[in-house]
Amino acid sequence: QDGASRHEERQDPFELVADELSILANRLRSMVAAEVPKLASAAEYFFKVGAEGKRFRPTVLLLMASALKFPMSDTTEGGVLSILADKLRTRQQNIAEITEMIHVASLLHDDVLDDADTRRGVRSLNLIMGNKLSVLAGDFLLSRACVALAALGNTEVVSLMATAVEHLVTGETMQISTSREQRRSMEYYLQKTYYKTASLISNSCKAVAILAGHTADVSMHAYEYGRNLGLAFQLIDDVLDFTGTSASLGKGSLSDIRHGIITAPMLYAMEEFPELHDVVDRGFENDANVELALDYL
Ligand code: GRG
Repeated sequence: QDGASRHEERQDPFELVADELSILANRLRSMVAAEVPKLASAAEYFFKVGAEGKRFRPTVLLLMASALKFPMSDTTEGGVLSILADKLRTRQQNIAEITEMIHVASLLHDDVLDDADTRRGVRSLNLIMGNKLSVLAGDFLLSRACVALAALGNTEVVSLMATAVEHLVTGETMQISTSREQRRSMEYYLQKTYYKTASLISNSCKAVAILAGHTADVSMHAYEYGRNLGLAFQLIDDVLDFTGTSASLGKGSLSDIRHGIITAPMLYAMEEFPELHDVVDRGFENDANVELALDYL
């Protein structure tokens, strides 16, 4: 196939890594197996078929791994270089697994903080097993992610992924505890969005590049790619919160506005319609006020 026709086909990115995604699904289930039965069922909840979510992060990372495969790995099968390339590829797949474990840990804690009832189209774990077990299951997944990370034996990669976890916590804190002025600034929104969503994607993309033995220059590009993709992903997520349905979102729509979270669509509308500030000031406990705000979007 020449480049042009390959372009026209626009293959589904999830399809391109479908085989690797099913290996990842099996590996994740075994990586989160716990000793105590209650913890075991809590920890595996979001790795079960039907509750596994979109697998956006693993897909991006597996595609990144394929784009950044070890130079010279296309050599004869069974040769030293191809054995080495397979080994490096497995390590990159490990980053996809670790990233998904960290992501799910953050979802478990997030649902406790938000008192959410649904997640990934199923009942939230906090609804089924309670807040305490949800928090513990999140802690457990983080510890298992640390063990898998340590096994890779690369201190720079450990540091990148630990920074991403710190950023998840920072972003969430920025979302729940800041001044009214800060919450209404686009600059603040973008910073928070980097921490809350883009950092995990960008740092894991960089980790994939490092594990393939690429130069600092290439790993920086991988980081930038992940950062921009992560920001775009969250912007779309924010719009979908206003336009999507519970069925398409896997959770209730309008959840941001009902939690008083001011996202990009609202910030742009407030810029264009100054009177919307008064509506936002009144808060969104009242359904009529939510409707009023929606008229501006
Ligand atoms: C324990 C690591 C850890 C963090 C605690 C609660 C918290 C601090 C952070 C929450 C961060 C958070 C939930 C950010 C939102 C990120 C986001 C866009 C989630 C939705 O991602 P999707 O749409 O979800 O990829 P699926 O379900 O498809 O995987």
